[in-house]
Amino acid sequence: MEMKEREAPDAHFTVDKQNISLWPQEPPPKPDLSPFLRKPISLRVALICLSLVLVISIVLQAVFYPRLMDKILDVTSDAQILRGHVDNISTLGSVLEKDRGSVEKAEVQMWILNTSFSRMRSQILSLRISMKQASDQISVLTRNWEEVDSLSSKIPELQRDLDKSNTLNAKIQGLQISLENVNKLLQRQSDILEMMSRGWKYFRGNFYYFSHTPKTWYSAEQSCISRDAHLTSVTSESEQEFLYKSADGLPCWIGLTKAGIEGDWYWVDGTSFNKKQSERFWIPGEPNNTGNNEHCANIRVSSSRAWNDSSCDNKFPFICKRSYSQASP
Ligand SMILES: [Ca+2]
Repeated sequence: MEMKEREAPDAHFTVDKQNISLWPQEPPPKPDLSPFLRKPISLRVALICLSLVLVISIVLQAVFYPRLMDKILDVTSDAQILRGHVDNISTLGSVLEKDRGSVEKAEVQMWILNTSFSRMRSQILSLRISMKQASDQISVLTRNWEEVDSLSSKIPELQRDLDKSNTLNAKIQGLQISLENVNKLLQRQSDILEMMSRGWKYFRGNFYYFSHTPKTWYSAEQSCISRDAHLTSVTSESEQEFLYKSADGLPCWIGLTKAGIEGDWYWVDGTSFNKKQSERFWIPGEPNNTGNNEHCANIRVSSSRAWNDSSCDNKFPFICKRSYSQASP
């Protein structure tokens, strides 16, 4: 009996007080059958209940198994979908990893763009300030232009005034020139009067001093030099006439002498001597160089032909000559 139970183990259950146990393992030690046998009704009830539980369980499984299978299939499908999503996410992660460099580059470009934008904003601000200044300047120029336009309308009137002013200026300049000439004339008159008050005579731009003190030709010349003058030269008939008339018949030394004993005649005041044109002023027959000792000339007679050569040691009155430019008192 014991060997037969070990070779073919069957499902066993025991009801021990309130506990129900199932086992295919080693069967528990066999209780004392005496109480069991003493309670057959309870055992039967338990068996029935157990059977009922088994039946209900089988029925429930039969009822809910398809639904569970459907749920399981749905869950499996959802799991596959989720796996696909996970794969997609993994793929997206790798793509994102690849794009991270691009994103960083884009961030750098964004920073550069922001910097450029800041610069542009500051430039725009500067441009606004410049435009404001330009606008102010344009306003000022516009006002100035209006003033210029207003002045332009006055130009014809100003031009007429300017023409009148120019005419007046020309008249004033003419009057100034006339006044200067008058002043020069007055100054000339004053100078002449001053010289005449000192014994000089005026004739055509020159002053003449007629000394009545007889002197040798050389002493006479020294006397003229002391008066800032020289013995007179004669260059025209009118001057010759003025001189012999003013000499009043007295023989007077003039500034004509020879360069040496047999030299040419020359004027002591530096005037160029024209021998040919001067021939008309000699007394006919003169200069005769009497005694080979007549090297100085004088006005001897009251005539246009008045000159005579004479010894320089003779003493005669003399005539000094000073040009007006030398007429300072
Ligand atoms: Ca002579």
